[in-house]
This record gives sequence, C-alpha cells and structure tokens, in this order.
Amino acid sequence: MTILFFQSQRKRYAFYFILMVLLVSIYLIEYKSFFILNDDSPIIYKEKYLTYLPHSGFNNQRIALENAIFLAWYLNRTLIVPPLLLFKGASPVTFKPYGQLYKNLNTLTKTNKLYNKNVTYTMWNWDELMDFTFVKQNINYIHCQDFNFKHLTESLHINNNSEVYKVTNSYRQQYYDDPTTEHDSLFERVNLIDLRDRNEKLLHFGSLYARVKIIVQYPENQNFRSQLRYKMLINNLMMVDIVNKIINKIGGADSFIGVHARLGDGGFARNKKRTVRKLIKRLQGDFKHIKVNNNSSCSHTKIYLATDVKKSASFLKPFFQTFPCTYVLSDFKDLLGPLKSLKNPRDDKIMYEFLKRFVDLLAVSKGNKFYQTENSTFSDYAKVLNKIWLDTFNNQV
Ligand SMILES: Nc1nc2c(ncn2[C@@H]2O[C@H](COP(=O)(O)OP(=O)(O)O)[C@@H](O)[C@H]2O)c(=O)[nH]1
Ligand SMILES: [Mg+2]
Repeated sequence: MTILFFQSQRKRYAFYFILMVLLVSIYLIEYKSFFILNDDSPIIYKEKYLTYLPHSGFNNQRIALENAIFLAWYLNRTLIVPPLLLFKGASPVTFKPYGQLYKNLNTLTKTNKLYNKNVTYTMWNWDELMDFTFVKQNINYIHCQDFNFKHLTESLHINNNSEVYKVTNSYRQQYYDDPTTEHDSLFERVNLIDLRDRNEKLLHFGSLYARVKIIVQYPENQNFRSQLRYKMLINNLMMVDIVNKIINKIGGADSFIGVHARLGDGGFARNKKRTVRKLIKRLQGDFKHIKVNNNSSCSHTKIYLATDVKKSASFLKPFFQTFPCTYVLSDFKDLLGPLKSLKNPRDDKIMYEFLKRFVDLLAVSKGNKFYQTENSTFSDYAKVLNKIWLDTFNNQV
C-alpha cells in the first residue's frame, strides 16, 4: 500500500516536473522571439552609445581615446572604440571637421589611398597594445572595425536619424564638468551636464583631440582621469620584453638618461637644427648633476635617444659628437627580431615598422631623467611614462 502510494506520488511529481519544464521552455522561446523581433524593446533600447573619429599620430589618437573613455564613463554610454591607425611615416589623416574626416577615413580604409596617394597603414585594436583592465572595470566598450556610418547605425539597430546626435563641431569645443568655471574663449564651451541629458541612442563626435579638451574640476572626475592615465599603459608583452632587454644591454634602468628628438615632419622638421641645439645645451647645462656609471666601457653618461629620423641624419651629428655614449633603437636591431614575425591577422601586414616606435617610446621613458622636444605629444607621453616609471622605481628601491 505504502509502496503503491509512493509510486503514484512519484508519477505525479514526474508529471509536474515535465509540465514545469514545458512551461519554462515555452516562456523562454516566446521571450526570446520577442527579444529578436521587437528591436524597440526597452531592454535593448536602454543602452546608449558614444563614438568619435580618430586622426593624426599615435599620441593624438591616444589623447582622443582617453577623452572618449572619460566621456563614456561620465555620460554612462557604451563606447564604440575606433581602431588604432598606424602609418608608416607621418599620418596623412589629419585634423579635419566631421564630414571631411569621415570621408577621409572611409576613402583610406576602402581604397588604401588618400588624396590619390597610396598609403601604407594598418589597424589594431587598442587593447592589443594597452592595458584595458581599468577601462573594462569602468565602462562598457565595443570595437568597431571600419569607418562606415551605415554599418555603425545598422549594427546598433538605428533606423532613424533622430536617434543619432552628431557633434559635428566637436573639434572646436571644450567640455566642462563644472558649469560655473571660466572658459577659454578660443573654444566653444559645452557643459557636460547638458550632454548627459541627450536622449539619442548614439552620440557621434568628430575629433576628440586637443591637448586640453575636457576641463575637469570635481575631485571624483579628476580622480577618474588620473587613474585612467596611470593605468591604461602599453603592456604588450612582446614589446615590454624587448624594452627590458635593451635596457639591460645599456647597463640597467638607472644607467642612462632618455632624450626624445622629434625632427621628422611638418614644423618639427623646420625646427630640427634648433631642436638639436637646444637639447645639447640643456643636457650640457645639467651634466654635472647626472650620475655617471663607471662600471662600463662607456665612461661618459649614457643617453638613449628616441627619434623619428635616421641616426645618420646630418643634423644629428653635433649630438653624437657632443655625447658619444648615445644609443638609438637601430643599435638594438637584433633584439627587434620578434616584431618581424608578428603579423596583423586583419591584413597580414608585418607589424615591425608599425610597432617599433612603441619600443622607442618605452625605452626612452625608462631613463633616470627625461628630456623632451617641445610641442610633441609623443614627448609629452614619454614624460608622463617617465614620471610613472620613476615613481614605481623609487618605491621599489
Ligand atoms: N620610432 C619613433 N617614431 C617617432 C618618434 N617620435 C615620433 N615618432 C613618430 O611620429 C609620430 C608622432 O605622432 P604623435 O605620436 O601624434 O606625436 P607628435 O606629432 O609629436 O605630437 C608617432 O606616431 C611615430 O610614428 C620616436 O622617437 N621614435
Ligand atoms: Mg602628431
């Protein structure tokens, strides 16, 4: 009797269980199809996005990315991160208003040409180069793979232009977290609080580059920005490893000073002789204070010189004559080998020419002192990296 009761009870439980599984499956199938069919469902629509257009050299692009990350965090929007554009030589994609910049990026990536000239470039995801741990902890982001406005809106399920707010004059704007601060009259002022109120699904900026683009007054915002700067560092293992080997070859981290001479293009090329002269003068003035490493064959103070021109350039001669113990990247060619076998899976391009500048940047920033070229964002960044490096180094010793 008890056995019979138990059996029918078990059957009943089994029946209820199967019924429940059925009901849950029907619910899930229905819910899922609702999710797919109804693009305007409030669940999807809640997410808002932000993107911008990159241009110029690596550091201009890095500064714009930092600004975009700050804006995405502040405005609570998912950042659509454009690829890092790396060129052989100077970047032909320069600072332009929204429409022209979009057109140039599009033409370049579709035809590999700009202004009818062939361009050698490659595109990389930023998180292949830099440490994105802090970024991941603080914002949502996705990488986009091209510069096609239609692809972008389609992938975000945007059907109507009214869902996009195009900030076409962002290159002329400055953004303020405190609406009461004074403002630099050269730029058009925008209070971030007003951007926070925008309801459009996508906020699309043009250029977000300027040395001073976002004026941050409130401590929590200042804190976010400085943490971002200190934590989003180049951490590509292959490059870090090569840099360590270079430094060991020179004689260790505390055995040299770093000098950056930006001489290759535009205004920097016009000022090349003056820049070299100025660097020599500043170094000579300071030499008496600089530690000399007596343990090596090079009895003078050692210098690591990062530069965008060849060692053999005539205008660099005075530098090497004054400071014979100067090393440049090409002295360590044998250590750069691994970069020659690194291919970009997007286009099969060998990354050597595109990545060696980062080895130069990291190596120069690891000296016990750093001398920069004025007005170069490459130099500015090496200076920041040098400060971070010295802080870490001094804390370890
Ligand atoms: N290898 C190497 N390349 C450099 C150096 N300085 C500048 N460059 C190149 O020139 C570009 C400079 O652009 P950017 O980083 O925007 O700095 P900026 O133009 O000096 O403000 C970099 O992306 C590098 O390709 C250097 O010291 N070494
Ligand atoms: Mg530049």
